[in-house]
Amino acid sequence: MKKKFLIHFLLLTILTSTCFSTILVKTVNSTFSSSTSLSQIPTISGPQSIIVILVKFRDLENIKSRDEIKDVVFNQLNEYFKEVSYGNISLTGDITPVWYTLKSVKYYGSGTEKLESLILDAVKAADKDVDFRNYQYIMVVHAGDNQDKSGNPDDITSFSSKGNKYPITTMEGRLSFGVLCLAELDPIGPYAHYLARTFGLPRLYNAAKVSSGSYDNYVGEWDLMAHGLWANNGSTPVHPSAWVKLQLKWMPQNKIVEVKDDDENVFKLSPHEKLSPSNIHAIKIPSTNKTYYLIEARAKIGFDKYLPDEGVLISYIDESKSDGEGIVKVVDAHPETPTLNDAAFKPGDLYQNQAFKLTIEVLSLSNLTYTIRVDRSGKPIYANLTINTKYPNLTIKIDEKPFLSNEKGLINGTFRIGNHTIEAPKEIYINSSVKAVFIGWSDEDKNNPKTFYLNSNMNLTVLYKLQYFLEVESFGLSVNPSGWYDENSKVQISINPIIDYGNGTKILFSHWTGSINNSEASIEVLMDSPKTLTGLWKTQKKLFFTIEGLPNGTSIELTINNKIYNYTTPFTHSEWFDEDSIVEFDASPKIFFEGLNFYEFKFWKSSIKGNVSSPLKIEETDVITGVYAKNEASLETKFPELNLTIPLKSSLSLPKSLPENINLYEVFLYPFKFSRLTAAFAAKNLIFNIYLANLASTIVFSFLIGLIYVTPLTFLTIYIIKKKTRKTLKFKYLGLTAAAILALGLTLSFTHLNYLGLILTSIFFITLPSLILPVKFLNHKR
Ligand SMILES: [Ca+2]
Ligand SMILES: [Ca+2]
Ligand SMILES: [Ca+2]
Repeated sequence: MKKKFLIHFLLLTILTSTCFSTILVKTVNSTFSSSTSLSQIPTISGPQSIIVILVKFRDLENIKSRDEIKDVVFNQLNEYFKEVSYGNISLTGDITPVWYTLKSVKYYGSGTEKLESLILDAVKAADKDVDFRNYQYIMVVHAGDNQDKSGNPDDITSFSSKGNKYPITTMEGRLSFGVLCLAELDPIGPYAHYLARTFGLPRLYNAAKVSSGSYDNYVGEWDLMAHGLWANNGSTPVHPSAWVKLQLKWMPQNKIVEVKDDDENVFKLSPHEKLSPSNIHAIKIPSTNKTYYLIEARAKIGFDKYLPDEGVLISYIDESKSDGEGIVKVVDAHPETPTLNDAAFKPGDLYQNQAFKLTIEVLSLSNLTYTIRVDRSGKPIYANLTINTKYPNLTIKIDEKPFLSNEKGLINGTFRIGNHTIEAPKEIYINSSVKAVFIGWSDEDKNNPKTFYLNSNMNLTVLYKLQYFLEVESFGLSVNPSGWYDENSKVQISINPIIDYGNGTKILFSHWTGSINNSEASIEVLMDSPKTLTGLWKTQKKLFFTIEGLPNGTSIELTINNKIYNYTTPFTHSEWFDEDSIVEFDASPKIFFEGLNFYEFKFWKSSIKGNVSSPLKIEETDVITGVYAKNEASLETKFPELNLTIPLKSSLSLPKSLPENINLYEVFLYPFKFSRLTAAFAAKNLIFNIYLANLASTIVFSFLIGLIYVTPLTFLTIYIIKKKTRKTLKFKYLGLTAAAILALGLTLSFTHLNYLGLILTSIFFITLPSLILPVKFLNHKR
């Protein structure tokens, strides 16, 4: 709807203008016909006096009151122009006391509109009440609507003269005015636009395009002299552009700077809705004397509240163009869309016209002020930047945007000449135990991120050093050195190789395993790769050996794992053993005599396990005690294999009768048992020495055996031999042999108290009667 209004409005304005032109050519001197010439836009300043002539029609009454129209013109419109002119102009004047009645509305509005008649009829109707000499502008406000708004062809289209030199004959004489005509239903947008036309301003929209129904591609909604008059449906028309304000000399000359050829500069540009005390409002970049670029900033402030957008407008000005032909062309920051609503440049945006050697860059925005770089030096704007990261698929941030390195570790790109920031990862984990650590850049800068000025093609290398992870696991470390180390650095690992817990348990360092096999506890590790070290330890337990049950001063030979220790009671032997190892231990002798008493080894006992025996598996620290017992008479414990069951004390007599079913073995043993009894008796009551008692009993026993069992057999045997051979037996040899056996037997018996000695002694005493007696007898008989 709005667009439709616009098209109608614009189209009819063209027609109106043409119409007036014709009239003016006919009625006044020809100098006024070239009113589109820009050089003739006058400076507009001070109070602008307006006579508002209210008219209604024979067939159409006004709706709005005189006071409402007065408010529109002398309050609202006045406020608008005071703002946009920075107080350079104000609107003064009067409004007619009544609505004068003219001919019918159709008379003026139908077909070819009779615009000149309307003005002249209105002036005529008001002439008696108005002294026209007091006014520069005649503003006719008529009842009804503007055809541009209503679309009704019978309505009158609002219009104006170009400039303020339109001559009208009044009762006060022939005077020149700026003339404009509005409908009572018009918002202030058309009032402002048409009044501005009477100031001499040209139409800035593309008249040809708009008349054909297209978007305006010159200025769009950025200017009162284009579609901006309809902002907020015409209730809040936007400001004129900087070019307009400069034409009218509203914008002071010190608010515009010029950038000459080969110049390069940075400016602070403030939006021109309000005059800035310090910043400029326009940058002029001249090309020819009629063409130049003009940069301005706009913000949604005051009457610019309904701008389509905010930002920096870059316009190309061609002052050789005419009204409606593109004197001002706003450069579209987003040419991909046909509308100019998105034409404003924002921070980071760049405009370039290489043919013009022009670069305009909006650097930043702060407190509504834009920092703008204008470069006409023709220097290159881009340069190649190559970053060598040495790692593929690495993300480097350039101006906070991520770039991924290729398989060669390179990032290539074209970047703006100027300052950039670059940030490389501080650490790159190649795997869980190898990482690269940032150390700097090839230009010796160590900042990360770093800022640098790119002024030409540039190569930059990110420098990393490798680090390897050292993992150490062991007891005995006062400080665990596990962590990351530079490649080829050396790490000292010192370890306390013995930890004694003081409770009979200690651990001993054994060796390192993993990346290094070394039995030294403290080592130096070269970090030429990731290393894992595990310290292996073994546990030792302390065992105590002692003896109880023996009188003090007894010599004991303690044998532990084949090592012999000589102690005198009381003593405690202690020794460390590997946990779970086997210890063999023994104490000797097993029996000690002390007079008739003897002390005999009984068993080993553990402080925690009860009775134990060698070999023993070591699990805990322990006290192993060899227990001896003072034993007075239990000789059977000395020779348990003999199965002596007869208690010495209770009965020293032989059984009264032989048991029934007696077997030969028992019969044979009977004398043997007798001898044991004898020995025991002797030991206890006569000899007081178990050894001698034993020896004595053996001699007695053996002699009896020889006499009773063997002598008859040998006697018979020798008798038979003698009968057959008739030779004399050589007693001498027999005697020597027997003496040797006796000597050996006694020696063994004395020195070792063993059975072999007793057996040899026994054999001798068996042989003595059984051989010597028969030989003696038989030889003698002969
Ligand atoms: Ca009409
Ligand atoms: Ca008059
Ligand atoms: Ca666009």
